[in-house]
Amino acid sequence: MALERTFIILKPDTVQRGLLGEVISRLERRGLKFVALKLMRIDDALARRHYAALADKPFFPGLIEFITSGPVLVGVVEGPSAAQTVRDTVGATNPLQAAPGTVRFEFGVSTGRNLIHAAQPGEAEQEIANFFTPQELLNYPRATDAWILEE
Ligand code: DAT
Ligand code: MG
Repeated sequence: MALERTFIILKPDTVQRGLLGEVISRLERRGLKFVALKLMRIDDALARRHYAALADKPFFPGLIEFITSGPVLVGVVEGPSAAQTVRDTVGATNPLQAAPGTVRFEFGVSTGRNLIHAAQPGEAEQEIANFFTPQELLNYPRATDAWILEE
């Protein structure tokens, strides 16, 4: 079983709306394992670094203003094909186009208030390194692992 780690941000709208538990629950129930979690305020420099690939987009200034506007919960989750699995659980960027049952469909209506960031496959490692030291990533067994993960 090839396990992978991916990076998430529960954005300021999720914190302000009291939806942290709802969103975390969905990832937990999927069987994903949390290996790091940190409540923090992202500063302007870190926000620009995280979203550097979008610097030319017209919505970039608003995106930076939003992601730095209040506390966020950043995390690392582990599981089979974790990056794609989490993005599938999160849904399409525009909540109006997200599949029913996804986080963005269930809780959102606006692209600029879409509750959660999830790294794309291939980008997780760099994003994790932007936010966490190696020591903050925990390795531990869960008693339920054998009931969730096939050998
Ligand atoms: P995703 O978060 O689904 O990976 P992305 O990487 O293309 O989407 O964009 C990052 C964030 O930028 C996205 O979650 C919300 C914001 N964003 C993207 N496209 C936008 C648009 N057309 N208008 C406003 N905000 C947008
Ligand atoms: Mg993205």
